Amino acid sequence: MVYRKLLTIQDISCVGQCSLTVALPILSAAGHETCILPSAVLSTHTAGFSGFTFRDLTQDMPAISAHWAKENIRFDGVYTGYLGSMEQIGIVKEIFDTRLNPGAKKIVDPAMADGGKLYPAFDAAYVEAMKTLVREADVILPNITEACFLTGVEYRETYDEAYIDVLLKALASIGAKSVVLTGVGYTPDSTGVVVYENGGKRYYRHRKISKGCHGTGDVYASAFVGALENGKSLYDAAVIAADYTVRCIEFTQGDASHWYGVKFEPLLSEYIAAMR
Ligand code: PXL
Repeated sequence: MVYRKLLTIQDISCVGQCSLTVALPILSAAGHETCILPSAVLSTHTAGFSGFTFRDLTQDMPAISAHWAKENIRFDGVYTGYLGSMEQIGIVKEIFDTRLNPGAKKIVDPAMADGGKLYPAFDAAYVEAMKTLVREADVILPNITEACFLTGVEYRETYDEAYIDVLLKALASIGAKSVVLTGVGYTPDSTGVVVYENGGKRYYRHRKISKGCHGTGDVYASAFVGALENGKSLYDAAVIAADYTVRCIEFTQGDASHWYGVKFEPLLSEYIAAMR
């Protein structure tokens, strides 16, 4: 295992098992020092709860970053998720440019859409801004919906490999380098992940347990980052993260009261074992 000082930039949803409440424990379990830059504080996530509070932290972020500069604090890697405003994309880019050690990977989960739709907080202007962040990233982790919004390719519920090839080429043409495309299923009972790097792709197919489980994108991305930063290849990290996420969904399924996220904590030991 490799000990790295990572920075993750995303919101705190106080309840809902997503974003920072998922990234912190998973990256810590992966053995990394995990520093955070919260983009917003919400009472819950926005996918299924109503009347949630939302405190935008855009104004605090430049001062936090300036203090880090004064203290000469730098990171060995950065992973961004759900951001609180369009303006934050510029702040994140500045952090990419100024606060990273040489060789640090920039991993961007565009975290803005699912199931063919943008999340409630986002609009077309945010998508345009996200494209500029995607260009800066070493690795992006979109789902198919996010890949469609980023590229303008039409969203489809069912598709074949040729459609995925179009999507990957379109992502490359907007400047994406390596891509981990999640939620790619060619049959009704399977899903999987496509890893695209250096113009070639590999597919890892796995079981599909249920449709639309909340928070799994963040579990997946965090587990992927933790493994990649432990020196795993892009493909191996994608496989470790997929297996772990599937197990978390299996473990949670059947508990209707737990609709808002997955019970990832009791299975962290399996994730750690997979990395050894
Ligand atoms: O899991 C993505 C996510 C993160 N943060 C907030 C969200 C969502 C998805 O809906 O609402 C606040």
